[in-house]
Amino acid sequence: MKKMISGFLGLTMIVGFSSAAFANESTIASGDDSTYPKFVKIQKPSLAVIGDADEVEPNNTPGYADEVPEGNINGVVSGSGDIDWFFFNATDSVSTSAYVFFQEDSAGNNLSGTITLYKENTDGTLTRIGSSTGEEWEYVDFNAVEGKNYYVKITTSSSKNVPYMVEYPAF
Ligand SMILES: [Ca+2]
Repeated sequence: MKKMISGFLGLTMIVGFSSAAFANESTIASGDDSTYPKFVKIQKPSLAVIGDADEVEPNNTPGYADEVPEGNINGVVSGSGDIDWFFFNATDSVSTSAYVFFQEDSAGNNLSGTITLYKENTDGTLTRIGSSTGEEWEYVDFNAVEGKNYYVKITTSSSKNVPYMVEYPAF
């Protein structure tokens, strides 16, 4: 596990992030986030790598969410002003979990973040399933329904850039 994490950090530092990605931040409602209105999914360049991949900004709204490939996807949530959205399609109806690993900073201090999981309704709205805040591994359990899309929102209250890895759930 230690070796995998250090490799992940190296990738993240190469990719970095762009401050231009924050342009859509005001479209995210603050306060009650139990349900997001219906949105139009934006077609972005597909992730070239099957397996480990890196987030593609902008991903600050559900419509710009990056797909979680089989394996995992790396990202950096850039302080409390950034939001990173991901989605995946459930390939089976099972009880499973959505996992994220929040990395430590370069000085070895743990960094904290929040994972929030949503399900996509048939009318295109998102309903919050649950969330978890903390350091290192955080997860949300859910009952996946085959064929349905699920959305993962990554945020942090830290003023630092928090690197993380979102795992493709076990189905
Ligand atoms: Ca973002």
